[in-house]
Amino acid sequence: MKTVLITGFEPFGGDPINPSREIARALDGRALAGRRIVGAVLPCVFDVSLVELRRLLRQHRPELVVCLGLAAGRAEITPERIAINLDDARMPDNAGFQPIDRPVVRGGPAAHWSTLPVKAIVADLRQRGVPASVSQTAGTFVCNHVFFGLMQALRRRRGVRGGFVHLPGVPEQVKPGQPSLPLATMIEAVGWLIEVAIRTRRDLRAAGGDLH
Ligand code: PCA
Repeated sequence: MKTVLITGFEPFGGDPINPSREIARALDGRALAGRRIVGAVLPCVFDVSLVELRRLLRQHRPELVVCLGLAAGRAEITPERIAINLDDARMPDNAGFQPIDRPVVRGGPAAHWSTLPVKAIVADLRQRGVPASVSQTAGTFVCNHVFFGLMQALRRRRGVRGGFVHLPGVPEQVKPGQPSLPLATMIEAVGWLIEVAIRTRRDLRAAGGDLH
């Protein structure tokens, strides 16, 4: 059975919860679209997170990789379109490290595109009543770091696709009035987006304005 690797992050920045971790744990071991799901949790630490991700790629040889992270303040599930070759941390990571204006990969390209069908994913989730939009920036913290490192690693793995999806907080963790989505909704939605990614080889050509 082919494998899909899903990663989440441990909590960071003093927040006790990271929904991306809970989703990776919840989906670990499930079967979806005829694939075995491996769910793993990455440390929210710049360098170590990518060492762990590369180890997971070698161990599981997935055909598809979806990395997940929390973007507090966002109201929708947001597949990221592009990873940039820049670490510029707004706060220290969980090991107290705060890189400023440093490339993720020295000598690497400025950016990598996601190879997930980001527009097809957004259209499918919206059709199911889940708020979603394409995001044009994964930021410059650990999530973008992992996203860029993933896409750099996948250049040498022919046919393996991957990308990054940012998630809102869960109601239990956000301040009153801040947007959130229930964990159960997001677990289901990530299952759906894996199915869309497996069956969609060429992304939808919807007008961008309709999807973000
Ligand atoms: N979100 C952070 C890092 C870990 C996470 O879940 C980010 O957006 O960079």
